[in-house]
Amino acid sequence: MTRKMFDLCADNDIRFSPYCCRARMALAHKGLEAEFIPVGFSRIAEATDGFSKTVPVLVDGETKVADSWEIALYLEDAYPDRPLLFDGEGGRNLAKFVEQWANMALHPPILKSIIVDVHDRLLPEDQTYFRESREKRLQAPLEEIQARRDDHRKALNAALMPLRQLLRQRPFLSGEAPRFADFIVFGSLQWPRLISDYQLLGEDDPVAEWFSRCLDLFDGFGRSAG
Ligand SMILES: N[C@@H](CCC(=O)N[C@@H](CS)C(=O)NCC(=O)O)C(=O)O
Repeated sequence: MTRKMFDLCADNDIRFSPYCCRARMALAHKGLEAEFIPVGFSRIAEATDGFSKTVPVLVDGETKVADSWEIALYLEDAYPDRPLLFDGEGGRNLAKFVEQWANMALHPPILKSIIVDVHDRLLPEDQTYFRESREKRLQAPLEEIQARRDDHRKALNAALMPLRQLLRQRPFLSGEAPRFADFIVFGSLQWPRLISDYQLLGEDDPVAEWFSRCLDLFDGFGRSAG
C-alpha cells in the first residue's frame, strides 16, 4: 500500500496515542485506507528516517506529513471530494480551538489519572524513557501523581462541562454529523479507554453517550483500533 501511518504502540500492540487516533479517524472519515505501522516511543525517529520525533506521521505516496492537525489539513486539501473534515475556513478555526482546549485542558488530568497504567503497559524498552521524561516534566514520581487520580478525574469532568452541555442539544460536537473536532476529543478519551481500566466518565454522562456513538462510526473502526 502506498499510504501508511506510523502509529504509537504499547505492549500487546495497544494503539493508545490520542494524536494517532485523531489521524486514524480522519483517514476513516475520508474513506482512505492505510497501513498502520506500530512504533514504540524509542523508535520513532529511526522508523521515520529522522523525519519526526513524534507520531503520527502519514506517508501518502511522495508526501510525508507529521502532526495530527497537519495530517487533517493535508487530507482535507488533498481529498476535497471525500467527506469533509471541516466546515470551511471558519470550521478549521473553531476546530483549532477545540484542539488547543483538548490538549491543554483535558490531557493533563487524563495523563495524571493513568500515568502508571501507561508506564506499565508500554513496551519494556520504552518504560525508562517514559518514566524519566514524564517525571522530569511533572516534577513528581509517577506513582505519586496517579495516587491522586480521583482529584484528576474531578478536574477532567469539570473541564468537560461545556462539551457535556453542548451534547445535551446535539449528537456530535460538530452538529448533526461528526467532523475533525469530534475526532480530536474522541482521541483524547480513547487514550485512557485503551490503556487503563480506570473509569473517567460516569455512565449516564452525555459525553460517554457521544463517545460511544463515535466508537460506532465507520463500522466500529474506533472499537477495533487498539
Ligand atoms: N502535536 C502533535 C503531538 C504528537 C505527540 O506528541 N505524539 C506523542 C505520542 S502520543 C509522541 O510521539 N511522543 C513522543 C515522545 O514523547 O517522545 C500531534 O498532534 O500530532
